[in-house]
Amino acid sequence: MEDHPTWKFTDKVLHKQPLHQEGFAKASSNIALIKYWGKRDPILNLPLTSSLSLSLGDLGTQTLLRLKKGSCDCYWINGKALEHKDSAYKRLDRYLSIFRPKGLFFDLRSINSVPTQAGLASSASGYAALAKSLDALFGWNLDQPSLSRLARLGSGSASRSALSEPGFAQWDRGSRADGLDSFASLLPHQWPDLQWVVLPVDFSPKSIGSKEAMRQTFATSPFSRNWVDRVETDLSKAIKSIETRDFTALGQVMERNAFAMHGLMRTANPPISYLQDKTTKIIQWLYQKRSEEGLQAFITMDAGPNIKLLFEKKNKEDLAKAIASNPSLFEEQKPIWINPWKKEVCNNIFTKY
Ligand code: 2P0
Repeated sequence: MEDHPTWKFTDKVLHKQPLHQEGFAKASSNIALIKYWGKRDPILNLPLTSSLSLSLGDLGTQTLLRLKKGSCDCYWINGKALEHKDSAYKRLDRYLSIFRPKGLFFDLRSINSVPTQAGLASSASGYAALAKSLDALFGWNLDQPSLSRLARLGSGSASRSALSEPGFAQWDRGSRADGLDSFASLLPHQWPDLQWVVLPVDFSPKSIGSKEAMRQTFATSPFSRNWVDRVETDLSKAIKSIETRDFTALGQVMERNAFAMHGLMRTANPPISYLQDKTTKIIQWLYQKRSEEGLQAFITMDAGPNIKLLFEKKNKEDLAKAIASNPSLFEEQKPIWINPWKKEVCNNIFTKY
């Protein structure tokens, strides 16, 4: 397997036979404060820019991985078997083929507590939990950077979910062609008052996957160079505001970075837009609440129409009241309140299946 082009995620020589019967692992998902959008290597998932995220607490993935005899792998997601024709099956198969011992096949059982394929980063926690369960099954005992690189090979944003603690994860783009210097690390700062609320718009599968959307953006947009330069500046500002605990500065740079990413996508040919009418209505609502009532919350959005707000715990009641006062926008799907700092990804979830 070390001949495979993606096999460069550690300098250690790793054994190819499993040390254990099974590997089990959990990973919390993450939301980017400063986004990853664009790849310098699509096979190794090496990004054009560094990025920064905050964890999603107990929203994430638990994965149990075993080896079996037979003729093919079996992947169970939330209790349902993936079919060979599913794109998620093909993607997992490609990834796990790198590690499959001769004559054996994988049985993978994953439970997501995040809605799958909704721009809520289920692939981040999915591939992070899978990387950690491979490490547990084979008994490699990988260090933190190697786990992050291994997760990155499955999905770029997973590099930021493969860390041992909740918090801020900075994924360095690196400059090496083999990607050994492209992995995420935890920032040494905790900010337990920072919280998320997701304002759901639509959890149905997205029209274009982020991998293809990134490719299309950078193949066609005349503004892609501006984006790359901008992210470096935004990242420094975000890190400085975390160091000084300046919530407004962090919120502003996060929000502008998200809108810059969505604006960039709209300049692709054909243009890409993940936002829906309701997304725009919620954005207008928040702008109004912020300017008229001083509501302290900032927006970010990923490859989907759902809105995530970053706020401080002390303002939760005001925010909840503001949301409750607009039932026409929020009555269909309730807001999801998330504490990024919770350590346990949904305990004993496998007892349900
Ligand atoms: C992020 N997103 O930083 C950005 C912002 C979506 C918008 O990372 O192709 O699923 O697997 O590396 O990680 C979504 O992209 O893409 C993503 P791949 P991934 O969170």
